[in-house]
Amino acid sequence: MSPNIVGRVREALRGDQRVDPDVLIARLTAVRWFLDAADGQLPDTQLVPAHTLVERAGTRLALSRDHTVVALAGATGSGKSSLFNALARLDLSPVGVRRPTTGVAHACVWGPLDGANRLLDWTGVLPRHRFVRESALDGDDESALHGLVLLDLPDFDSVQRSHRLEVDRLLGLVDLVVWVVDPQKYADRVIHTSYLREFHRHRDVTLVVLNQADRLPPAELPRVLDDLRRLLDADGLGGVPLLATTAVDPSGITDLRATLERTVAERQAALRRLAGDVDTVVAGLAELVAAEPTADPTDGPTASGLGRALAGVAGVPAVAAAVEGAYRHRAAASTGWPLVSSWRHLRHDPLRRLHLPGPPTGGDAGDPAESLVAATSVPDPTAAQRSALGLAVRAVADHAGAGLPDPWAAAVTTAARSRL
Ligand SMILES: Nc1nc2c(ncn2[C@@H]2O[C@H](COP(=O)(O)OP(=O)(O)OP(=O)(O)O)[C@@H](O)[C@H]2O)c(=O)[nH]1
Ligand SMILES: [Mg+2]
Repeated sequence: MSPNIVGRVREALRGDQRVDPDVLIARLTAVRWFLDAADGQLPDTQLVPAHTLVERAGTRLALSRDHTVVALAGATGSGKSSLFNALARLDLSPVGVRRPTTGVAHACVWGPLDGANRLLDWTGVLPRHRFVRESALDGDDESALHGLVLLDLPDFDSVQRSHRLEVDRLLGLVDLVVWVVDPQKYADRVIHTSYLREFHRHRDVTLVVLNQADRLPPAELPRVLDDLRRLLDADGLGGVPLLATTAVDPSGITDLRATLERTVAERQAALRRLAGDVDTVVAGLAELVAAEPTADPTDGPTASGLGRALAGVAGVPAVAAAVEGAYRHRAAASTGWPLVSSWRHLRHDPLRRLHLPGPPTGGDAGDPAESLVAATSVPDPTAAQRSALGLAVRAVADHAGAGLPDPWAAAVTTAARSRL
């Protein structure tokens, strides 16, 4: 392997990009808390990717830290099955001239199958398509790949819809993807727009191989690799390892094999994949959460409008008028012309008419607030007062929710009006 490639692969697959499991779990927990808080407040459709992530990550982390699930993905005929067989050094997955050849995923496990079976159950690879690469005949040859679970996927550009669905499902689960392209179709739009671009947050777990390199004149190979690199940069995949392979020649997969050995030894791919998934989900949630704190809703004219409206429905204006009337009434009764004061007693005290207590008369008069609530006959709020309160509450809620992403602003208003 050339030192240049070693350096690039090393740089892309390790170094600064180590993922600390504790940090990853803390981030996943934060997403779970967000989902708990948002439950019932935000449209479910916008939360599906976050729910899927939490569920998938929990399962993947619980299943196995010792295995690295790597998928060979690509267009039909690019040579995925040929590479799969070449890496396994066995003819496990049929290679054909009729396209497409591979209809369902095949798996090869390096190391005991037992440990990987639960992982393969989860990925949905059928037991009859699972193979083991561990035999006494191999000696130590294959030990560097122990822990690798290699998947040969169907073609993603298939005329068969079921193939595409299978590919899309598995691409959501695997730890690392090796995109296999060939000299004829490496620039096809579908692989770049529908797939590679979608993986730009998974650069750390993406590898691209230009297979069938033997079909190119040696002088052409660097030019095609440069062109492919340019396309990958445009896909947002700058810096991902790009290797040339020849599946029909054992020496043509040396770099790929060495890269996979390193990946398996590091046991980082599963964590990096999930970290990339968290990045994607968090970016998708940004429009639901990224908002500056709003102005204090208890400030300003909207709040004083609410105060007036609340006072209206509570009957404060009626009580205030009665207090004013009672004050005059009682003042006149106690200071007026004694000869006519008895005539005044015949008129009703306005406060008493509302069954509001007068001044304490001494002795144990009980809790004045309680007696007030029990005895008051302050008139019920009118329809106009109720509607004014509704409007005032809405105005405060709108003010409080201004600047929040749409669903939250609506949720604040709904919560504010829920007890009216
Ligand atoms: N010369 C050459 N031929 C190759 C190479 N890799 C694959 N082929 C041939 O290309 C054809 C397709 O290979 P497959 O491995 O079946 O391709 P695939 O990507 O699995 O195709 P599907 O299963 O249909 O998606 C076969 O005839 C292979 O022999 C290579 O590196 N060099
Ligand atoms: Mg195939």
